[in-house]
Amino acid sequence: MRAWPGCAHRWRRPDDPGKCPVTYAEYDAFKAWLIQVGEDGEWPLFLDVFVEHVIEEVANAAREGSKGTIEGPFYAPGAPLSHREVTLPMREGEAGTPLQFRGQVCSVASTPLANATVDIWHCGDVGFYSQFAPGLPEWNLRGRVATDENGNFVINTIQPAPYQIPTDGATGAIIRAANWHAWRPAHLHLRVSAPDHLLITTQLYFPGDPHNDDDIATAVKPELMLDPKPAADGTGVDVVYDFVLDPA
Ligand code: MBD
Ligand code: FE
Repeated sequence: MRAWPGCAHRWRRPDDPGKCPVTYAEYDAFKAWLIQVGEDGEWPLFLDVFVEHVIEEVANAAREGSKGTIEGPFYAPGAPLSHREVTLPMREGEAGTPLQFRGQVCSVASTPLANATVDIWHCGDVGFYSQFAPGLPEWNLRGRVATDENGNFVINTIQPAPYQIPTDGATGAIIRAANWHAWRPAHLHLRVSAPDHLLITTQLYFPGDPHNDDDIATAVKPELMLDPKPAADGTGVDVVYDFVLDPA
């Protein structure tokens, strides 16, 4: 989908070296900005927003199973593990529409994979990730579920909100300078793995999000769009999404 809204510029080597478009003032500004990215602790953020999608595309080009996409900077290993069904840890009265996510993990030969692990993390209704924003319980909206003997799993959580990447540091400064926006569409992050199979890192998106077509991180793919339905009990939404893993 569309990359880098508003970016139509290309650097061109001048025919006359005397008209070199780079000045020392520009070099100094670039150097100061690079140093600031480090001082702000934003190298993981900057690289995952602007570079990781290219790496992911190349690294996973030969896969036959489910599409993946970038991991981003907010994964935390070791979330609480449940069997077959998990309700993600959340705060008392956690804001957001309840979401029940069911699915099955299979091999490319369509064999259901028992004891596969679905590791999920996402932000809450105001767009903060636990362990990367102050004031949230350690494992808020993070969890792992192991599939049952038929490869099935159930995750109970809330729908995440659209996410604005931090605008107060060096990454925000370059986004403003370029006149881009800092939004990602609402998304669930997942890492799905099983013995003897390749781990897949992916994200899933919700139809109708205003940023599905101009994600600042260029990580939306049509295969990753969910199809949520109103829940039978009228309290939220249900969604089904299956994963197909390549052999290791
Ligand atoms: C995110 O939540 C994210 O998923 C990415 C890729 C970058 C920054 C924040
Ligand atoms: Fe994210």
